[in-house]
Amino acid sequence: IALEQDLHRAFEKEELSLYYQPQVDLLTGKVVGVEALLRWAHPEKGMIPPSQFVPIAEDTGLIVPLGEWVLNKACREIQTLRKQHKEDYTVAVNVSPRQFDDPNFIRATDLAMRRCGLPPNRLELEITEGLLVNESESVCSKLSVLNRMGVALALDDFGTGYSSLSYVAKYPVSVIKIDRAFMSLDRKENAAIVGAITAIADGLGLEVLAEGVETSEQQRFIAQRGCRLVQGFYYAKPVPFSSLPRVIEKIN
Ligand code: G
Ligand code: G
Ligand code: MN
Ligand code: NA
Repeated sequence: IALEQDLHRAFEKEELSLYYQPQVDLLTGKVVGVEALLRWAHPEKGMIPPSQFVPIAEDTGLIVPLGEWVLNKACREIQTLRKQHKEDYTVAVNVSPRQFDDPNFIRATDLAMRRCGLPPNRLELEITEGLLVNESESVCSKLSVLNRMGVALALDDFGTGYSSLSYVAKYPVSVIKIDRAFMSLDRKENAAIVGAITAIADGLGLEVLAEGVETSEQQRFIAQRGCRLVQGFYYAKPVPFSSLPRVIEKIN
């Protein structure tokens, strides 16, 4: 199909870029990290969101070279910013299942960090529960290798899938990202759910990050339930790397 061919070309023609969204520590009010988010500036169709082309890249296998490109770029750009600001920022990178399954994934991740000197514990790989449900031997051993390398693992979109907390306890996950679906305050059950997730995470010694915080009411809501890390339009939208210093300065 057309979009698939376009995607190959986009990759070669540098139409792809990374945007970054700050992650804020509510205790200090400061930016502690960023999430890297792929963007495709299509010459005719405009900005195409990753929800439309990441699935295609997964189906075609293009996600493997694309994912390596993302890892390299995200590590390099954030390492540049870490040096400029003399701040210990982390960078969170989304990893899709097919990319994780690739036999070269660990080596590619290691190389991306080494090339620019990013400390492994400042890279956070965002995976989803889908990767964990099958309890595959190879996934399990890869997660342990990454953990021994010092790379952090975040469980993305938490609460939308299986949400089995047994996975969280079983695998070396260090951050749970509560899905933005739970930020709607008109749904009473969300208070209970967010409260329960943070309580269990506390008990397991995990960090919790609330996604999709858009208002001060939502900030208060999640802070009251013991969630310390936040990300959302209330603080900043994802922005190009060149705008990141200004956006961080505005938050801090
Ligand atoms: O930025 P936006 O809300 O459009 O992102 C939509 C989805 O695309 C998110 O679920 C996010 O995890 C995914 N995504 C964004 N960037 C990447 C990336 O670099 N790799 C992968 N595999 N998924 C990404
Ligand atoms: O699935 P994942 O968590 O990787 O998706 C992140 C996506 O969520 C990004 O594409 C980003 O644009 C979007 N996002 C980030 N903050 C907010 C927010 O406050 N509200 C909404 N609606 N989307 C957000
Ligand atoms: Mn994510
Ligand atoms: Na998410």
